[in-house]
Amino acid sequence: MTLMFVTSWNPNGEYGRAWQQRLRDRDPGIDLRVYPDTMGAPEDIDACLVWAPPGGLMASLPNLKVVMSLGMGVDHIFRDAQYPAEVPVCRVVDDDLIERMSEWCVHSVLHYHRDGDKYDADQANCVWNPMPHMHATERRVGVMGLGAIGADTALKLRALNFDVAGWSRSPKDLPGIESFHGDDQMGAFLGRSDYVICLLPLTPETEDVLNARAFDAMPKGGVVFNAARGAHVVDGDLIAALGSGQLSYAKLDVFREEPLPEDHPFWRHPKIRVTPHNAGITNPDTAVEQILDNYHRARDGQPLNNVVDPARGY
Ligand code: NDP
Ligand code: OXD
Repeated sequence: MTLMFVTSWNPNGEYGRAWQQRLRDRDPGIDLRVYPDTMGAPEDIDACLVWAPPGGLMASLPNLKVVMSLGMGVDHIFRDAQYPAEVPVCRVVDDDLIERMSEWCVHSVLHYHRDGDKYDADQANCVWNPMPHMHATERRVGVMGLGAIGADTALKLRALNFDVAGWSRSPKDLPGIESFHGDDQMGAFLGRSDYVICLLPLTPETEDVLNARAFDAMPKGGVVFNAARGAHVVDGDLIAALGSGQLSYAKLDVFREEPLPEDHPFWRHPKIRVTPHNAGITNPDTAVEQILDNYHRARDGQPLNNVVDPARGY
């Protein structure tokens, strides 16, 4: 049984080497190949651990039994039009990563909510200018996607006294969180959300979901936080909504093109804050066991964990 490590970034950089080391530490007998250098023959490969594999590569491996995402998202796998439909896809579901993600969301909301940018600028100019601020109970947060990350984020913001609702495909029952679901309830959800946090998976249904119509449905002066995928946001619509004052601020961790091109207007926009897709990074120390467990399950013909539904795309 052979596992191949495939990433769109340098697999032999620090993070890639950490993964290879953890896999070997925990399973000293593993036959671990690294694409493309030590791949060997395509028929050797039984399992792949991947981030954004090249199109057609998975289809060229005749004995492939499972593909495991290095992250919680799987859009980077399904975007391959030649992906072999019969090969199951598993994703990471790891508390460490969930907690890192909700930390980014809570930090981003609190920084905006407590006028972090204003006080940073005031300090830079030695200005003492205290301003009144709203209590968390006066701010309505809307979390798009109440899955593993969205639910954790919603509950943490609720614990900080924000008025929190969530939007998902199916109704949810989370303590203190108002649940909206489906396309029919999206307008009502957005209409009551001063701060919208996107934690949706990227699928054909959720692509471009943060568009002019969605921004117009939010209360004037609303704020958007996106830690999911760049293609949820229609970039031009976001810039227009910030320009008109319909939105007052956006914080983005993910982008249609990554790294964000140097000439992209988001970099220098006064109302946009950018982080480099590092809201959450899968920790090899905490996630390696579930990867090896699925690899061994595939070898033994056992049911796999955290299998994604290809029809839903998440
Ligand atoms: P889950 O699969 O656990 O949850 C997805 C949620 O989105 C579910 O509540 C689901 O509804 C809802 N949803 C899906 N499609 C729709 C739709 N069409 N309309 C309304 N709701 C919908 O996802 P995770 O919480 O694990 O992760 C979310 C995303 O976060 C990942 O897919 C990834 O893209 C991104 N991510 C980003 C990282 C970063 O560093 N920036 C790190 C990790 C993840 P239902 O529950 O009813 O099915
Ligand atoms: C993920 C990510 O999907 O890091 O886990 O974006």
